[in-house]
Amino acid sequence: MKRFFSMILVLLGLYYSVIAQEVSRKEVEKINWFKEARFGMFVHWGLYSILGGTYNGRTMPDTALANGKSWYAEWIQQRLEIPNNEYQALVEKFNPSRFNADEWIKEAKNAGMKYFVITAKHHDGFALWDSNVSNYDIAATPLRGRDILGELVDACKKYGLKYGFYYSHWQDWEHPNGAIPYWKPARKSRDFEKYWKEKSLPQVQELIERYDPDLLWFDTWDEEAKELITPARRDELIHLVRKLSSKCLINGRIAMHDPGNEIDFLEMMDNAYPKQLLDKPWQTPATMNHTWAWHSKDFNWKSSGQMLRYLVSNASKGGNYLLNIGPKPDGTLPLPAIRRLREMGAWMLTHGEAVYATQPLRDVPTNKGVVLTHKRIEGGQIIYAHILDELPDNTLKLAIAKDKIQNCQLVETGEMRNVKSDGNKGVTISLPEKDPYDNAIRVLKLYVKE
Ligand code: FHN
Repeated sequence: MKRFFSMILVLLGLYYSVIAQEVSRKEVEKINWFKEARFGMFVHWGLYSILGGTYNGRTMPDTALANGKSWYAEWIQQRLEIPNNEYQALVEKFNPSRFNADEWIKEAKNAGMKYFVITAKHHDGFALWDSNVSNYDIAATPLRGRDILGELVDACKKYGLKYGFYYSHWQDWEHPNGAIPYWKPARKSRDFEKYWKEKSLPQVQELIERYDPDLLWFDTWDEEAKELITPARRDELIHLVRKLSSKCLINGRIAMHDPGNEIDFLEMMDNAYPKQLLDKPWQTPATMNHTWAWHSKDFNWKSSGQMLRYLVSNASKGGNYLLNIGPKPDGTLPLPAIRRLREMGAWMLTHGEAVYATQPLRDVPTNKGVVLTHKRIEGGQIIYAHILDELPDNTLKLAIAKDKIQNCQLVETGEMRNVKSDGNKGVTISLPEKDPYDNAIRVLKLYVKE
């Protein structure tokens, strides 16, 4: 009898360990696309886009106002102190007659982006879909009857992009109990609970049930959300998402101050680039200029060369680059943004293999201004050396034994380059003369034996 029971226990143990392995295998697979994607499009679009950073003659940043010092045009309601009724009346004016989901997603696809994330609801509380939970939504605008999010989801499916939604689960300036900026009297936790149960959780549920997203992008920062986004609320929201979807990824900004262990990937602060490798998958949300939403007077555009350097540096540390666009109120993408997307896309077209599905390469010293990625192949690996800055003597140094290197070529053209031993444990590779008008990142590809 005793033997019989111990047998049962052993079998049960085995059964549960197989189940546990299966669960963790599925967890790993679920995040795989994200780890390989490296490059995504972020979009901030809503009522604030109509104002483009200016209201009643005031333009952001407006330092004459106590809290006016910000370029973030999606914050215009708070930063320029627009009364609720005036701001909310913008619903009458949201009429992006030139919006074409296919065109947006085609730009993302051609830029080499593998996923797309849009503000389904930002802090102002306005829902970009016809929500059963709130009337402050697209159905209150002249666009009623159109399903913008549905059109974007269809386009993503057509072009093979994963898709997700930004949802402001903490800040909500429309609901009387949602969180508001730190300079206003803080909400008590019990008041916030009303918003949480009435709007935040039900809208997240609606988004998942209606659109089946691949990821949800929640937003908190610093310690500011600590009082209201407690571990209990964080976990309640995570459990809701897990219950409704087996594929939806969750970002760490669900509780930046304490993301816990159940999130899928870490989200850096805005335009923040970690120096070291991180334990979890991660990404940087980044702007092309200072603002996220459309700001007609923000002329601080970064160059595509600069942004590609951020993208490639993130890839060399195992991270993604989620690059934002702020579409105009008529639904078109700003031309400076399109130019940059196309320039980046041209580079990605010829160098994508050195970025997608690559891994960081640890412990191989090389020049300053060079970052490395690599891929395992049978019998060895391919190493990619991305040359971000000019090299002294136009020559790359790499601490890899010469006899391990089978060959070396430039990724874009396939031109073979000589590999010379540097006399120590490494090699030097000289590059062709650089065209002074071309500042594209050059990438060397090395086949390296085990
Ligand atoms: O306040 C928001 C901001 O408007 C924007 O959405 C960014 C995107 O990362 N998140 C918050 C600030 O970090």
